[in-house]
Amino acid sequence: MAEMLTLSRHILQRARHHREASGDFNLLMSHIATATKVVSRMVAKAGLLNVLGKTGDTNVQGEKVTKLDIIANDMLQAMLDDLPMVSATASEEDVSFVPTSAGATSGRYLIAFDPLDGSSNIDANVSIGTIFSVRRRANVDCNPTEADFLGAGNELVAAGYAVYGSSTMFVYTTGQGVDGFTLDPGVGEFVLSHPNMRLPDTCKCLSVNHANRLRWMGGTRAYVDHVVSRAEPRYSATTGRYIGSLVADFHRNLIYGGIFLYPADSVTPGGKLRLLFEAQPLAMIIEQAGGAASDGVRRILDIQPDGLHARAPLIIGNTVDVRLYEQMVSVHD
Ligand code: P6P
Repeated sequence: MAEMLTLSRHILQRARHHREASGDFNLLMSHIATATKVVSRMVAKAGLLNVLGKTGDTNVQGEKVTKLDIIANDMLQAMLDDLPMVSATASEEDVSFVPTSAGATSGRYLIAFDPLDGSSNIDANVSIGTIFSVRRRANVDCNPTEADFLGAGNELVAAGYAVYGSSTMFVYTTGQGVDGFTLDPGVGEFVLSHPNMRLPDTCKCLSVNHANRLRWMGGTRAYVDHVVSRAEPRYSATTGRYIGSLVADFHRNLIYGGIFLYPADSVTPGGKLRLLFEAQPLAMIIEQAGGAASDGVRRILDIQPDGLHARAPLIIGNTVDVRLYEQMVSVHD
């Protein structure tokens, strides 16, 4: 029988390479993974549990809140609240960060998450996901502050996501490459299924909301037209794929190769996607898999957030294509 390398064992094996590892990180990650398993179960049964649809509220992003947004948010916060190594959590759904009960002053880790990305697609049974990142506090034995969360993405110690699709997968990095795990519902464990994930060099998928074309700046139009015109052999087999659920679009491109763009445009000049909760963690993952992530000018991981809910344009995928996009922006924008 093929070895069943579970997520917990994988983290323990990786920890052996870090003398200072105390087991805290493994406990933290296994709690995040457990929360995603519960969310996966809720999402899979949503239509039967009367948890489809919206709550009628609007979140700090100005977006309509779905019932599952709240369930996922509460689940993640509850799973992390009892961990003494976690000082505070921050969610895309909440105005401010939340100190944990067990580790507010003593905990050295901070967790930021988008509890249910793409949730506007839930009622249509489209793949959605949970995105998270882990950073260390510079100081402990003091209360956490919002400023503790506002580091550049190059300071992250881990990043990952769960994608609730035809199967539920958990993909994460601690800076030593990217590994993917598939949930075995019969066992209730995430099992290693995609070791050492690498972004294929082919630009198989062009992932952008073409309905926004009239909002685009010159550089975005020039890049997309260059790809669509098959101006280079590299784009001869490129196809358009846009799910409208960032985690699903990102994961597909990580498997097949490609580029995702949510660029600066005349309606969202600062971008739509959240820097802390979406762009930073996915940028860490894509770089660890051999790709690149930019706001069109700067490396995403070098951008210092000016607030918890800072937004950024996101161009992420094959390095060749991210660089070409940046070149076109420098000429046309
Ligand atoms: P649009 C979902 O609401 C989300 O935040 C991301 O998951 C997704 O990539 C993006 O918005 C889609 O935005 O404007 O194309 O519908």
